[in-house]
Amino acid sequence: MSNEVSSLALLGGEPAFDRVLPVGQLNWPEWQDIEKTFHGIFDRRYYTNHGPLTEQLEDRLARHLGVRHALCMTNATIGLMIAAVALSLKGKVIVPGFTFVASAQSISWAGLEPVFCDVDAATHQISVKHVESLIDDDVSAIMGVHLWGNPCDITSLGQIAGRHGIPVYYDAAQAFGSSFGDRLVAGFGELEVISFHATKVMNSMEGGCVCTDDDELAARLRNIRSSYGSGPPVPIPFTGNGRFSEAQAAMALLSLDQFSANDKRNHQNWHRYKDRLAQIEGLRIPDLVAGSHSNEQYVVFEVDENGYGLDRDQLTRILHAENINCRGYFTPGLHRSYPYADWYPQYRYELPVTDDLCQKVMQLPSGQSISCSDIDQICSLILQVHHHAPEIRRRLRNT
Ligand code: T4K
Repeated sequence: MSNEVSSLALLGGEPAFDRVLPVGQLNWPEWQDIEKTFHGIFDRRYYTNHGPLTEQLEDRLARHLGVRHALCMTNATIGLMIAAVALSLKGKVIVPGFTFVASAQSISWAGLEPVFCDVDAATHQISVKHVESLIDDDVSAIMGVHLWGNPCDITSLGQIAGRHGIPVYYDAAQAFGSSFGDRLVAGFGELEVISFHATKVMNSMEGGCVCTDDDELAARLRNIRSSYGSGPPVPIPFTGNGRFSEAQAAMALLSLDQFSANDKRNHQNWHRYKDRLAQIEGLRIPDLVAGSHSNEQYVVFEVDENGYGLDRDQLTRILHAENINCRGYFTPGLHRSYPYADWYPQYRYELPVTDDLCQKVMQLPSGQSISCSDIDQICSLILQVHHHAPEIRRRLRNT
C-alpha cells in the first residue's frame, strides 16, 4: 500500500490479493494419492462400519499419540457428545465461555447443563482461578479446551478436579500435535477429543477421534459409537452413530503421512506472523501456558483499539476488502449466544475477560495455501493501516 489511504480496497483501491485467502487451515494430499487410496475402497466395496482403513488409522493414531485407544468418530462434535454419555456425567459440566459452540452444545446434547467459566486474559485458556469457585455438588466434570491448539493448564485442572473428586476431560479439537510437558495432547484427563475437520492440521474433511488410556471407557465409547454395540458388552445407557467411513479414513491416513511437513509449515508461518505482528503497537499474541507446546495452527491475536488506532472489526473489514478472509473469533462468548443467553442469564456479567476478548481477537489465514510472501504482504498491510489509523478511521465513518 502506498501512503495514500485511498489505495485500500475498502476506500476504492484494488484488492491486495486477486484470490481470496482462506482463514481456515487447509491442507490437502496429492490427487494421485487420493485416487489410489479410493480405488482400494471401491475394489473392496467396504465403505464404513470399522473397515480396514479405519482400523489401520486407529492403530497408527494410537501409536503416534501415545495412547491405548484412539477411536475415530464422524466428527469431534459427535465425539464430545458420545464422550459425555460414556463418562456417565450427570447434572452440570464446567466449560469455558470462550470456545467454539460445539464444546458447550455437546454438553447440552448429553442432557447436561453447561456452567460457563471465564478464561485467562494472558493465555485465553480456561481460568484455573475461576473454575474452582464454580464447583458445587451438581458439577460432575470439567471440560478443558485447548484453544488455538495451545494446551490449557492441564496440571492445575487435574489438581482442582482431583481435590473435588470429579473427572476432567478435554476438547482437544484444535490441538492435534500439541504437547504438554513431554506428552502429546490426547493422553490427558479421562479422555481427549480431537477434530480432523478440513480446517485442521489433520484433515479427513469431516472427522475426529476420542483418545483414552482407559480400556473400560474405550469399550463404552465403542459401543455407543456403533449403533448396535461392538466388542465385549459393557453397560451403556443408549447407542448412537458416530461411525467413521472408509473415505474419511483414507483422507486421514494421507493427512497423517503429511503431518510432519504441515506441522513444519505451521511453525514457519506462525513465527513469521509473530515476528512481524509483535512489532506493531496495539497487537498482542496470546501467551502459552508454561510447559506447553502448540501446534501453531491458529494465527490469532488481539487488537487493542487504543494502541492500534482501529478496532478489531474495522481491521477485519479492511482486510476482507483486500481478499484476506480473516475473522473475529469467537464472538459473542457462549454465555451470550443463543440459546445459552436465554437459558442461563446468570452468566451475563460473570465472564469479563471472555467479553473483552470477544471484541478484540482475530484470526489470520495460515496453512498450505499461504506463502511466506503472502504473510509479509498481510503484515505490512496491517502495519500501514496502523500508521494511517486516524485518517482511515475518519474516512470509514463516512463510508
Ligand atoms: N471444539 C472446538 C474448540 C472446535 O474448534 C471445534 C471445531 C469443535 C469442538 C468441533 O469439531 P468438529 O465437529 O468440527 O470436528 C470451523 C470448523 O467447521 C470447525 O471444525 C472448527 N472447530 C471451527 C473453529 O471452525 P466454521 O464454521 O468457522 O468453518 P467455515 O466453514 O467458516 O470455514 C472456515 C474457513 O475455511 C473459511 O475461510 C472457508 C474455508 N474453508 C472451509 C472448509 C470447510 C475452505 O476453504 N474449505 C473447506 O472445506 O467452523
